[in-house]
Amino acid sequence: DDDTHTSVVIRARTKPRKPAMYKVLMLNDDYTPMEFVVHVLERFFQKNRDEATSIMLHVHKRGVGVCGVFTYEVAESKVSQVMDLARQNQHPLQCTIEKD
Ligand code: NFA
Repeated sequence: DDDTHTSVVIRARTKPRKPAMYKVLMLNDDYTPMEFVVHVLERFFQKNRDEATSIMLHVHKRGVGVCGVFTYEVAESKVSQVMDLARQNQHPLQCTIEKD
C-alpha cells in the first residue's frame, strides 16, 4: 500500500523524426485571371510554364489542387506570399495548407 518503489523508465528518442509535411492547396474562384495563377505557380512554386498551366487548369476544373508539399513553416510562408500578391492585385485567389 505504498508505491514509493514504483518506477517507470522512459527512453528518450535518439532518432530524429522526419518533419511532418503539408500540402499547399489552391482553390478555384470565378475572378482570378488564369495568367495570374500561372504566374503565381511559376514564381512561388518553381513550376515551369507547362506544369503551372496544368495545375491551374486542374484547379479551374476540379475546384482544388496541390501547388507543392513543404514543411509547416515553408507552407505557411508560401500561402502568405501568394495571398499578399493576390490582395495587392485585387484578386480573390485563396490558398490553404493541409497535413500531407
Ligand atoms: N476560374 C478562374 C477563371 O476562370 C481561373 C482560376 C484558376 C482561378 C485556378 C483560381 C484558380 N478566370
